[in-house]
Amino acid sequence: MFVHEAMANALAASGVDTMFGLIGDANLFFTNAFVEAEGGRYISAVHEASAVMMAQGYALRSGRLGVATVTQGPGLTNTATALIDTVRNNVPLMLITGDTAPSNTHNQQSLDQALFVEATGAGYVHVGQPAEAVPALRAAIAQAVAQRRPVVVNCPTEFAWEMVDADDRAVDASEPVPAPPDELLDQAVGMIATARRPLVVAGHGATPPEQRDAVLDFAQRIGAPIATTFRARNLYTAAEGSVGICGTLTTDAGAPAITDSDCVIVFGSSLNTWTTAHRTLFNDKAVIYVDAEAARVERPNAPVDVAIHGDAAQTARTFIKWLDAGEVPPTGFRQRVCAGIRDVDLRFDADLGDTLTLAGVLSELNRSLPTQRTVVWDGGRFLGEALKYIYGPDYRSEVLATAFGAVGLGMGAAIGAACAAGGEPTVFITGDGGFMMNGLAELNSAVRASLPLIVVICNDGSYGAEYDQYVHKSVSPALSLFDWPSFASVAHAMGADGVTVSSIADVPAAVAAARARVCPLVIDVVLDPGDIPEVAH
Ligand SMILES: Cc1ncc(C[n+]2csc(CCOP(=O)(O)OP(=O)(O)O)c2C)c(N)n1
Repeated sequence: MFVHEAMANALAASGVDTMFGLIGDANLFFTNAFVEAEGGRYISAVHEASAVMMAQGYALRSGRLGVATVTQGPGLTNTATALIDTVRNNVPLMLITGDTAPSNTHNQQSLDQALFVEATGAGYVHVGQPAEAVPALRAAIAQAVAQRRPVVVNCPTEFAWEMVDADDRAVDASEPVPAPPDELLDQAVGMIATARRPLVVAGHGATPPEQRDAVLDFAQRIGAPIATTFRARNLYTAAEGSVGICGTLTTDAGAPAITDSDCVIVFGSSLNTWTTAHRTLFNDKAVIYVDAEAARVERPNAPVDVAIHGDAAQTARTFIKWLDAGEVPPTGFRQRVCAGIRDVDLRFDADLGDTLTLAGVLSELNRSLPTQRTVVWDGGRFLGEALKYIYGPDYRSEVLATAFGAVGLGMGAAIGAACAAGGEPTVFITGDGGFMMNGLAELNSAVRASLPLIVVICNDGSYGAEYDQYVHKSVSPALSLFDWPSFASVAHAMGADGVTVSSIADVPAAVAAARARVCPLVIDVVLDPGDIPEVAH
């Protein structure tokens, strides 16, 4: 086979059936072979950053490896922000690219690609000669899955038409986390045994079924309520002892369990600023931190008393075994704080009311859309309301595209998630600024792929986050204000459907359009920049 054929063949043989990308010299033949010879599904993005975000959204929604391909030089550098976001979001993703020939220094697109990739924090696998292309691809898959991060495969463009042997063996991506040392486990079990009001916090690292169940067994064993991070929202039900989200999105019903606890055992969370309410929430408590990512355990984002590098399931089971051996009885904290809490008490909901508010419109959409939907968020001030009032049925159906604090990455993630969601509607919540940055262009990709996408633009005609800062300092907000075109009209012009909501009277038509949608739909919710509650920083 030619190298480009062998790579496409190995990709398909490893179970990849969907790839996102944008073609150029380095990947056009490989991409064609993936579609023509391997029957793969290829979604072309309008910008390379979106191709990577599509693969990220696909990976998060499906629980599988995300795969994207871009061309050399500028194709690769266009992915910078999305690659960093994928690193920060711990998403297994492979990005296949090429490189100009080392001898061809006159090629405008030449670049030290290894240096560029290193700066993003992604892994990098270079193909030194044609025969290494398929082994490199297989190694990159294993590395991306085991390390839960993006890995870039760089196969020099000049190798594409060299002949090599095919290799379609399956890839073994298992890389078990080593068992933690006994002294640390002993220290942790000592703290758990003396805790009177223990709380378990489960994050994204506790979401695979084995980890989820072991953490639940552990919480039950010690009589602890379970809170989750935002990324693990809805992992447990109220009947299983869930008290909802820990941090800035905690509801009134869930708050006592968190504030009254004296010992917090955290599994698989980055302990970010929202989970810890700006590093304040656990200050008066003993904190035991268990995470499979060595770098996070070495430098936790918030103060912890014991940090254990370990797998959530394995560590939770060891805790149970040692507590059983010591005949430590469960506490009664869980029964006390969870009595009477229902799932509905752990969620936010707002009435539509008489005047148009973001909370009211999003709640109305939330109540009206089918339960089986995927929800994706871009970044911006609107997030404070949008994360509360619209949600998916479980942690896998929610994708937050802001791990690097960028705006404008969400539309790619929404398209990728929609590709993985098997025909369910995908609701993408964005600000007007973020939509103009990338969303508008990629609306074309959504139309081309006929995706069941509902884009809700929280349109305050401003960069709202900056608007707030100007107003707080009594500076004119003029530079943050924009007179955008009518998004509904633009949507129509691009082959999508579009409705404008500028008063309460417009809401029923928007909800009806969302329910009846036959092509991508844009709902432009027009609000005053002074009327949006601030996002919690
Ligand atoms: C790539 C990038 N550029 C700029 C910023 C700075 N920034 C943060 S929020 C924001 C406003 C985004 O406006 P919009 O999408 O309308 O959301 P809003 O804040 O109005 O709700 C900007 C420009 C950023 N976070 N990321």
